[in-house]
Amino acid sequence: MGSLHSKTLISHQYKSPDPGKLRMELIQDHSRPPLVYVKGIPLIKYFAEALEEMKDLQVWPDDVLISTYPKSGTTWVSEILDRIYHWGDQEKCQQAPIFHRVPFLEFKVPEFPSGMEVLKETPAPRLLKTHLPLSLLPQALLDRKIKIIYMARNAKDVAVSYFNFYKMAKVHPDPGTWEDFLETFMTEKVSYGSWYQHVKEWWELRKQYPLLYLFYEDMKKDPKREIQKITEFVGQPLPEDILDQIVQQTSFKKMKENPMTNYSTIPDEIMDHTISPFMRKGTTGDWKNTFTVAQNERFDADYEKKMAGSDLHFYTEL
Ligand code: PPS
Repeated sequence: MGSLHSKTLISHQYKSPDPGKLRMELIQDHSRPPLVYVKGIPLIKYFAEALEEMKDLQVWPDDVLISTYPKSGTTWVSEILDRIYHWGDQEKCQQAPIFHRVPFLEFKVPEFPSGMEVLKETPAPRLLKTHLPLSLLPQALLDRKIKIIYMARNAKDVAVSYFNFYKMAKVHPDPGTWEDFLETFMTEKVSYGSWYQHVKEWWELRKQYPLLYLFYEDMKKDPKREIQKITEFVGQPLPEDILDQIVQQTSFKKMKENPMTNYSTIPDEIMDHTISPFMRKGTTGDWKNTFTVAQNERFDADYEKKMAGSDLHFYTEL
């Protein structure tokens, strides 16, 4: 267990939590509280509580919302956008961890600034992060018709990444074995509920809202092309050399080494990177190392039913 004193989650504008009190609160996290259902969607207990706070969300016209199902490349696209906003300026993007540069709206863990508190300190133009399905999203975000960037990732790699994340991030319930977790994922009982519903409903939303729908697999294949799409969408075209720089700075290797993107500033009591690092593999097709042949066949059959009628297609290998 690492020392709470040796780590700080907080950027300069936030007071460090009282270590004694923090430790007491975090010990409670070790109980891995069960998920709480809100409008039929299972959520991390503290995040469910944060939804009340989010009702006061004031949306500004130049806000950009980054929306994803968990483990789909949220941190990657957040870092890319922050770098675009700062023209690749290394110093400015190193000032605070990604979760303070891009407030995570429904984030709440005892003794840490909530996403809404971080948001209050965030100057315009703001980048906002959420994993919420549409049924739980504050209506104000849609009413203001702000720009939305959605990133989706194939279900099999998401499931494997999520399983490893459940193990290391102790605000989740115990995932059990991989076999157990896969069942929980397929029956849509993981935190944030159904992957299938999430990717489909945001895909449909792009027909009515200014929404750029991106795929993790495309970003892996040709990051420069995808980053250029983002610059055009947010109206911040960049010169070639800055674009190249951002591609380099946001590579998996660079982000894994960077304490401002790799979540290593979070105390081990909340995220234990010795169990599984947040920046784990960063590849497409890693699911093959975890799924058995039988699990894969069962998953495919179920997937076909759940995604029937949708024109949304994913690559599961590159
Ligand atoms: S979270 O907790 O839901 O916000 O996680 P999220 O950031 O959405 O997803 C984490 C996975 O994204 C991988 N990742 C990257 N892949 C490629 N390139 C870059 N730069 C990158 N940054 C993060 C991260 O490693 C997690 O995937 P897995 O498969 O677990 O490695």
